[in-house]
Parts: sequence; structure tokens; C-alpha cells
Amino acid sequence: MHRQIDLIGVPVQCGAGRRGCVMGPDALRTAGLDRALTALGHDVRDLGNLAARPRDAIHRNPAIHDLSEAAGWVDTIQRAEIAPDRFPIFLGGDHLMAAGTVPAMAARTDRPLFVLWLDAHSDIHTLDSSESGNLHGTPISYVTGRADFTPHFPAPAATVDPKNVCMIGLRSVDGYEKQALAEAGIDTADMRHIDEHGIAAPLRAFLDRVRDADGALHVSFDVDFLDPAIAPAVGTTVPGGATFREAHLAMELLAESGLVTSLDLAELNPFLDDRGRTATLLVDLVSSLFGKTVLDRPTRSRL
Ligand code: HAR
Ligand code: MN
Ligand code: MN
Ligand code: MN
Repeated sequence: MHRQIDLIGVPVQCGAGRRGCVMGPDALRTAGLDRALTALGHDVRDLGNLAARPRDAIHRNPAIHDLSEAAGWVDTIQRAEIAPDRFPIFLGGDHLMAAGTVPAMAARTDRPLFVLWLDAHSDIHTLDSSESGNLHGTPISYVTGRADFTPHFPAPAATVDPKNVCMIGLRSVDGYEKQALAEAGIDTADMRHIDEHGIAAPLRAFLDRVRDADGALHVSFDVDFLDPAIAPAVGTTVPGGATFREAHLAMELLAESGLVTSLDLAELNPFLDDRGRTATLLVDLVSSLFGKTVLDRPTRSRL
């Protein structure tokens, strides 16, 4: 499928506990994301980076840091002009970016928005429950509307039904988050599930749901979804992540589905990379998501 793609840099780093994600968009550019997509026959524009102005915000939880800057980013991303007919790839930036991109994508479409959250973490803390104070651990609560983040953050431009969120790759979920996931009715496949059933089973089941609902699908890809042995450039590595093969299979199934309408590449911290190998791997995975294959095969649309 030929796509019209916009690359949009979102160099937010204040949501993470360590600095470096500010360089993420440029590392993805340096690794050749635009060239790889162009070589696959897509039409690619690089729209450069967004820039945020802080909006005044303070919160009673003393752990929360950089709230004003974070609120500025969430506001800026949701106000960004995003072409309705093109496929945006948001180049992060830490995962706080999703508090901007997901509401923006939900507001952009008339169809129900579904979110595939590929991550070691569930990022479902609230401003009150966060113990680390790292706001990249909170976007799911904000975008589903399960917690009110106003007046600190702007009200989300649109929210996502938590039942339309599927998380794959989980392996670092604390007690608060475990309960929140269950209460919200979020679809989850943790690493044990993947070990037992493979990555294709939960992903295909979710894609069937998206198709049946005629939904739009936003994929939010956190680099720590991947095993740290293949993707060291992330501040919050957790052992036991998705392998090279599992990640490629997931991208190929997503490509085959034809359902994906937008993508986040989150948490790449080039300061921690090993000669650009994580950024290069991401470009390769995105290529698979945009149609790169080994051999052609008859499309299998349903299980
Ligand atoms: N639950 C932890 C916290 O609140 C982990 C934060 C999330 N880290 C990420 N996001 N990299 O996926 O701090
Ligand atoms: Mn995350
Ligand atoms: Mn994570
Ligand atoms: Mn099915």
C-alpha cells in the first residue's frame, strides 16, 4: 500500500527520569528513516520538530517534576496541524508524547480510535499515584480520561475508550497499575502471555477487533518493548523483552492488516545507544510496518 507519510519530531524529554530523548528525532533521521520509507515507494515529508512553550502548572504530589514543560508539550502536540489524509509518524521524545499524539489522533478521525501500546510498562499512573514523578508513566490515564489531569494539562482534545487499548510486551507493572489496568478493562498481553502463545495470537485478536469496529489504529511503540540486548538506547530497560523476530513479526502483521493510521516512536535515548544500533533497528522495524517483506505471501486477514 502506497502511503503519504509525515515525519513529525516531538523532542520531549522532561517526562523521563534521565535526559537524552531530546535527540531521538534526529537520531531516527540520521539512521535514515525517510530514505528507508521512500525506498519502499512511499511519499515522505519531514515536517521538522515541534517546539513547546511551558504552561504554568504545579501539583500537590511533590514527586512530580517538570510539570509546566510537560503540560506545554501536551498542549503543543494537540494543537499541531496534522494533515487529515496523511500518515503521521511522531518521532519521540519520551513516552509523554502520547499524551499529545493519542488525543490528536482520536480528534482527527470520525472512526473509533484504537491504540496498540507496545511497551514494557503500562504508563497508567496519575499525577497523584506516580511515585517516580516521571510523567512518561502517566499518558494512558490521561488519554483514556480515567483520571482528570486538568487544570494542570489541557483537557484532552478527544479521549480513547480504554477497551480499545491493547498493551503487548508488559513486564514492569506495579501494584497500582495492575489494579488500574483491570478496572479500566484494558486488553493486555504480558511477556508470559507471549511466551505461552506467541506474539501473533494476541495481536491478531486485537486487529480483528479493530477491523470489526471499522476503527483507526494508532501504534505507540516504546523502545523498551524490545529486549535491551538488541535495543540498549532507552533509559528504562527491562530484561526479557520482545526479540528481534517477535518485533518484526508484529510489524509485519500490522503492515498486512492495513489498519494502522499513525505511529509513535517513543523513548529512544541516543545518548545511551551503541553506535546507533537501536536507531537503526527502529528504522528496520518501521520498514517492516510499511511493507518490507522477505517473500510475498497470500494475505491472511483472519484467524
Ligand atoms: N511505573 C514506573 C513509573 O511510574 C515506570 C515508568 C514508565 N517508564 C517508561 N515508560 N519507560 O514506559 O515511574
Ligand atoms: Mn512507555
Ligand atoms: Mn516503557
Ligand atoms: Mn479472530
